[in-house]
Amino acid sequence: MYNILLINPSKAFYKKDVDGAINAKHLNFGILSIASLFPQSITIYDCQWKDNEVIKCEISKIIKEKRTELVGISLISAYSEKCAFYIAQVIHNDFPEVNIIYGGKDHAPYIAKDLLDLYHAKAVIKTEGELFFNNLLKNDRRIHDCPGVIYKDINGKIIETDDEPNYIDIPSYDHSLYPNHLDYVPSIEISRGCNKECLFCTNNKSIQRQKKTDDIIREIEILKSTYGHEFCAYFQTPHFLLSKKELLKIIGYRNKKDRFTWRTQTSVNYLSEEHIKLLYAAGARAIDVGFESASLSMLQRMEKTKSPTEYLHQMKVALSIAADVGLRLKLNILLFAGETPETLLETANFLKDNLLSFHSFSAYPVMIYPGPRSEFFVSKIKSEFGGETYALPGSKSIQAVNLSPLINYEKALKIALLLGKSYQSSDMYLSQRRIGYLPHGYSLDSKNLPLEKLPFYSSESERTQAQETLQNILEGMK
Ligand code: B12
Ligand code: SF4
Repeated sequence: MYNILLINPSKAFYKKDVDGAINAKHLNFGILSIASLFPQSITIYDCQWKDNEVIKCEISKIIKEKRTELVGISLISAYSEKCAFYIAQVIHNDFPEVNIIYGGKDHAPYIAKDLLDLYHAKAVIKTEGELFFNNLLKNDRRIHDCPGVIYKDINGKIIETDDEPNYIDIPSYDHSLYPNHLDYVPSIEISRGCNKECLFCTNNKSIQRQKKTDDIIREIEILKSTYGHEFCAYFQTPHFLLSKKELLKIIGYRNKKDRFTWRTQTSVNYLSEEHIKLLYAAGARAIDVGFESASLSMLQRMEKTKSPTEYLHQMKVALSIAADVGLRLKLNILLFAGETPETLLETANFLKDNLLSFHSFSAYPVMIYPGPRSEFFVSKIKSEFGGETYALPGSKSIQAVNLSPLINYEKALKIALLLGKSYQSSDMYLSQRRIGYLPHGYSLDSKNLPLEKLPFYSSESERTQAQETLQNILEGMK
């Protein structure tokens, strides 16, 4: 039997300052999914909020006690590279006989050469981990013979094995395999992949596949036995699309049994009046919405929708109905390449008029991550949208975007923060964070948070000041 340790490295820096300030831990559900299929062979270790010395001691202890032969580092984003590379160095120095592999389909394959050349990788896994470990553990294949693997041969040549055309059914998670699992918001994975192709998104190569509703209900039952009856889960998916029939099934189950609630993320088009009411009845209390912008031209550029006017109308109606029903919508706003004072004002005015003192949003400037279409995206930014890109100091694989000659990345960050401080109160913002984002029992006191970094106003004077500053910045660019 193979003894494997899967590690979730911590983030070294944050896309949004507020995440660093709030300090919440997130489950790496990719490795939980893999471990749930092979619990006998796999142990999970999570590095979040631990310092390097503790990480080093704890990992060494596990490797010795469990006689670990293979360590898999989960590199799902560029933000956790620093910690991942530290771990790889420690293992390489102290346990040279232990093989190190990296997985994380959205990031690791794109930096495979560096991982193999510089960070002690025996292989980088491009595919979903369940498939890889199935080949390794059940089909008895050697690492370099598995499909979807990148490695260096004895001559130092980089070899990429073909992908496997198979897909696994999305597994049910056994949360008890995750260390300190009660410290996290529990997850049920509803679907993987997304059929849309927004220009800025890295998730545009995998077709959506969905879990059966009966399996979702079974997992809710299991979560009740672990997390009690008060839990709020995150229904993980890049794009929630359960049909009316499927929602009705969950509602039927929910009426008969005791209450549970959940959060998920979806797109504007899904939020019809019927869906909103069904979502609420099925237990949804907060939904992250990939709204992105209220500017018709920006929406078209993002390839977010083919009918932007209808799209804005649908968002407006959805916000109003959801507020009546009691379902909180959190809009994701993306400041995009080519923004002007006018396009920013369109978004600002939409937020001012439609949040109804109930909903909230999170705004940030577009960034470029490596992905199947990222080169195409960068070329469009430079040649068509009038923007520029440059590598951030934290990782050479993340690029910041100067949105236009007048709005560089730093200014865009400031505008994003000012939008928050102008149009949402601490209550609007923090109330949605408490639903399915922060673990049960996590106490969040805005008084102890660094006010200047937070995307909301805490007093009328702060709001007025932010609105004036935002107006001055936008006026100054005309
Ligand atoms: C859900 C999600 C989250 C969730 C959960 C993440 C998770 N997987 O646990 C949360 C909210 C926590 C999150 C956080 C962040 N995310 Co996120 N997230 C997503 C999203 C929407 C879906 C990811 C997904 O499909 N997960 C499904 C699971 C099953 O897949 P998975 O985690 O990749 O794991 C599978 C494989 O990768 C592989 N695998 C994973 N680890 C390992 C290890 C080994 C050894 C092996 C063999 C295989 C393997 O097997 C797993 C099971 O099949 C994607 C966008 C997208 N792709 O749709 C962005 C995305 C991954 N996130 C992104 C970012 C930037 C972030 C944050 C920095 C955001 C922030 N606000 O700080 C953090 C960073 C987290 C971190 N630790 O690095 C970027 C990453 C870009 C990049 N290359 O750096 C993406 C691609 C979105 C984007 N902007 O385009 N995210
Ligand atoms: S932004 Fe959302 S809807 Fe668009 S491709 Fe990505 S996951 Fe799908």
